Amino acid sequence: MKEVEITEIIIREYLGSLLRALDSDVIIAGGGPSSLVAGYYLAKAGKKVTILERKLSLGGGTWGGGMGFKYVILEENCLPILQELNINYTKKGEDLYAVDSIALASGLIFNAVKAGAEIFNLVSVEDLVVKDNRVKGVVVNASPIEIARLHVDPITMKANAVVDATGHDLEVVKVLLKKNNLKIFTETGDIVGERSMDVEEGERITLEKTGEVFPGLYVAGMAACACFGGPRMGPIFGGMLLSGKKLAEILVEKV
Ligand code: 48F
Repeated sequence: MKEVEITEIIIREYLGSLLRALDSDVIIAGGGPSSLVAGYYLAKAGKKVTILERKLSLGGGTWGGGMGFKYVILEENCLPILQELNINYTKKGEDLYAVDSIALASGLIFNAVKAGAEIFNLVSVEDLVVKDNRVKGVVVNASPIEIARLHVDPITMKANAVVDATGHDLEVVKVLLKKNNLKIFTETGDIVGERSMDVEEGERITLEKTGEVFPGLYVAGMAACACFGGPRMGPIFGGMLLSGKKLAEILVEKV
């Protein structure tokens, strides 16, 4: 029966993808812009990279531009990334370029998938595997189970490096600190927390702090900014793209 044949293909394909993802070079929690850029460059370098996104759609905060006006702004230092990914932009001011946020989100997703990143939507990272003072993997559940607060145990996936790219909420680092008595690589040993808006400083700190925050655990994008006490930067996305690229450069060497 054709209906069952269709169902069987879906189940077999999905299980194949899931089984392959159980042992990755890099697992990235969150599928926003920093994650997708990192996923693209890691996959392009031949690394086995898995992106786990809670929502149905990838792209995180890209789609809505500023206050729902669908444009985001980038600076000149991002143009090589946009050119490589074939995403259009228009010069609008001194070192300010406008990009249609729908073109940016879809372009980042398309390029990450095409390069070979394995992306799962509707999967939430709810905890970590921590052994010998090192993060060794993630604990995941289906988002509908998480959202319905059903009492269903999660499953696990292992990776040489896990990345918190969950944005402002910094969910993975938070759970690491909540469940384990340990310190991370910030000045305080704890999450410093995001500050009020300052575009230049926010982008600078995001890029500078992208990297390892605990053995085996890395931060990128707004998660890096919030972890180390940087200010938010709103609908300017250069810091996100450059953070993703920097993370990939670090991890290509390490994993
Ligand atoms: O927030 P988000 O877009 O991450 P980002 O790469 O980019 C930030 C910008 O969008 C914007 C900004 C730029 O100046 O300030 O906010 O840092 O995307 C984070 C993604 O992570 C998903 C969430 O649904 C979103 O798509 N996410 C959050 N927590 C989890 C998660 C989780 N526990 N498991 C899986 N996905």
